[in-house]
Amino acid sequence: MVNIKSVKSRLQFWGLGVLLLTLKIYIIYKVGFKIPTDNFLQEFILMINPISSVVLLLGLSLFFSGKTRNIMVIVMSAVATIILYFNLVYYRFFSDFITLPVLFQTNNAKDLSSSVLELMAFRDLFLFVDLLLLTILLVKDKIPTVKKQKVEAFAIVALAFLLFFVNLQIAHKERTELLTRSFDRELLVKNIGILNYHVYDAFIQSQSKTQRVFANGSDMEEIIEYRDELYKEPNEDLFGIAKDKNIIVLSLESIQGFVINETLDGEEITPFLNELIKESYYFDNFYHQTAQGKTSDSEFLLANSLFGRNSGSVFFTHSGNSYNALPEILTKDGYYTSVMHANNKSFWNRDVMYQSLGYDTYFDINSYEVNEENSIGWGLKDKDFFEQSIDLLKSQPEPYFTKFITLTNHFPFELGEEDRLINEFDSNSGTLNRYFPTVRYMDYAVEHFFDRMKEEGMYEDSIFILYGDHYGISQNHNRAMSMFLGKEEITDFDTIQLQRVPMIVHIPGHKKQETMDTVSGQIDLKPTIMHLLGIDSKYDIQFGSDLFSPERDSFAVLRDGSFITDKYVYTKGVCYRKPYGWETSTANCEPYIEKAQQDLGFSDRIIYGDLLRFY
Ligand code: GP9
Ligand code: MN
Repeated sequence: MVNIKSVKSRLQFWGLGVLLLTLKIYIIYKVGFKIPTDNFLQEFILMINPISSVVLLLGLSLFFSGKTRNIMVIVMSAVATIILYFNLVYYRFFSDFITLPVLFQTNNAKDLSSSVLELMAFRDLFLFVDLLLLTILLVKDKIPTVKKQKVEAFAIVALAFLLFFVNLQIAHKERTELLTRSFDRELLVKNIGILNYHVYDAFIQSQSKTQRVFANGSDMEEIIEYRDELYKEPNEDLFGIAKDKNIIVLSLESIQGFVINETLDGEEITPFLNELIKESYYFDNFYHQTAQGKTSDSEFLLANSLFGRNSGSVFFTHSGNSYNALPEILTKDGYYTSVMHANNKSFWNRDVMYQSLGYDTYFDINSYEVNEENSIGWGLKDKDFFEQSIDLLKSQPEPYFTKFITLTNHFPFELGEEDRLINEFDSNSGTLNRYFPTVRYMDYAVEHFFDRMKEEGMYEDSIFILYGDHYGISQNHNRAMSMFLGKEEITDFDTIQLQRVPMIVHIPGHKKQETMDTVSGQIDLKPTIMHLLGIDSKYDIQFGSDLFSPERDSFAVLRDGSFITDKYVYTKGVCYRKPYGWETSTANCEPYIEKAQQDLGFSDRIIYGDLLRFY
């Protein structure tokens, strides 16, 4: 017979630990991650979902005896707390949860340090209060020491699995296919809990590694067929218009479409870009399609017309793959290809990945003179960056394809007083407030670059492609953002619309100008550039299409499976009618749901299976 009384006293300390940690996780869900719920069931699931993992984790302490057993309760609780805290800090910036590949991007960690400090807060110390309490109890000798009982320990482990199973059953009532469609990490955390989510993530990651081993050439057949269907004939007037010209690509850090042609306190936020647009093709429904890989994802999309990964950065996880990337294609066409970016070469694993993509040279931080005066935030100020790049540009053989990556308009959007050309915004979000002056500064730096190109006589022989790499203002700043946009709130529909980034094609000497409203994304850059250069992209594996093609479908799919057409926006399982974002029947979005999944699914298969090695 099990003696209930003795079990109770044996498990007292352990039980207290379980209770405190479960409670803490729930509080972090609500206060730190601000996970929204729509109904009582969702709230209930959120409340109970930490229990199974907490029981299991702290249950490991029951395999020890005496003092060690009690110490292990605290150690395990501390481990969970640290995982939570990492997530919290990460979330404050990315509005997302950590995945395994992100953790191994340690190269980035040291460069991120300035941002990390900004993301930490004094109140975070509250996270450790329960650990302190448990430690005091232990030190004051208030806790009985007992010998381990294997039966008890295994029973608790079994209980944990049972609890998880129950949790999953309830969650399935709320969401079917929870574990099969893992596009949305918040949904997972909401339903199975943050610690279980990490176990799940680890499982998915190892699965993707095995996919390469089992892939073979025949996997490509279906994809080639699909590609043939997607292909769109180029626009006759523009095909080859850039032939033998130098191609200048400007990847503009964190700029979103909503700042274009917009003012703050009566001042234009991007006066230069606004003018440039009047002499260019401007795409005002162009979306970034990046995920956790941020800038690197946008670079990947540009180079390959393939999607980055749903989690982590493909620059890290699949830099060893075979690609048929834009720089490599252009090299074959007689171009010299390079990237200019004043950051450490290993950031985002660029030094390795750029070789796989076929860039001839990476002008990294070592090619620039960087000192205290000309730096702010993440490093060299954009104006100095462009100024110093002119000589590097001149040093290259022509024709060249060169991508510039700006840096100043990066979170936390720091700027010296001398570079502030417009006011900060006035809201509860310092991040959004500071964003406008740094965007304005970037605009000024780009203007300087154009001026210098003209002065040096390099402007006429070039064509310019400018686009935003990804969002700058995350959903954490919705309240401030709604103030700026003059809206009551930022809905899911608005959030998708905010993922638009500017995209400009400027061809000196070309008289035509147009604002094009075709729905499009970074996936379309590669075929567009190829066609401007007069290289047919028909046999290229790609999931985008030429932005100028008269046959083009207005369509963009985002990395989380949301998509946009000329009439509809689909996100989180809800179909919205543009332009007001009214909810409409899912049937309206239905025809595109499969296409969206296919684009992402095929692209993933290529990357995970390293399928281009067979092509
Ligand atoms: C770092 C720069 C910024 O080199 O590209 O990267 P991000 O954080 O925007 O991905
Ligand atoms: Mn970026």
